[in-house]
Amino acid sequence: LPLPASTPKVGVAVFLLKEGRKVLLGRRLSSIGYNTFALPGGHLEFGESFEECAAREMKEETGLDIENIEFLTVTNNCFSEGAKPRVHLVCIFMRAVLANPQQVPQNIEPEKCGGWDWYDWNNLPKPLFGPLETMVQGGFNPFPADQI
Ligand code: 8DG
Ligand code: MG
Ligand code: MG
Repeated sequence: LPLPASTPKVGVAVFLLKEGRKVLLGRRLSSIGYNTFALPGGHLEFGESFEECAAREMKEETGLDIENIEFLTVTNNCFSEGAKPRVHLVCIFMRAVLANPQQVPQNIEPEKCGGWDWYDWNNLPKPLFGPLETMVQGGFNPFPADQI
């Protein structure tokens, strides 16, 4: 049976890390977080592992193949957009690297994203998507300890 709209959902977002401390971000065109820069990602499907969801959403949104997919952290996010009902997302944050470092991101869902690009971790674009902004403000760093 379909769940009521008031049920919390699970999102999976991916820090795709590139040499030179770069991450892949795109400008959201969805109503939640419209115009803010966010990671590739989407909703966990029934029966999926976090790693499978990360790889699937990355492929669907950017065309990129990823590897070394690892869990980083989880956040609990409630969104209210004007008069619209609130959305409650438990977001699983993963990290990964490109399977082929030569591969270039494509904007496969142009109705949902203004385009993907690499950004320096030390010079992130503004505004960041709320949950990501909160993590950055809190000092979160997605890079492996030997690359910080
Ligand atoms: P789908 O239909 O493809 O499954 O979903 P989507 O349209 O791609 O969903 P999304 O909004 O991109 O991602 C799902 C939720 O994950 C989003 O509504 C809130 C949560 N989320 C965060 N931070 C981030 C982030 O940085 N990027 C993305 N993509 N989602 C995030 O809390
Ligand atoms: Mg998405
Ligand atoms: Mg998606």
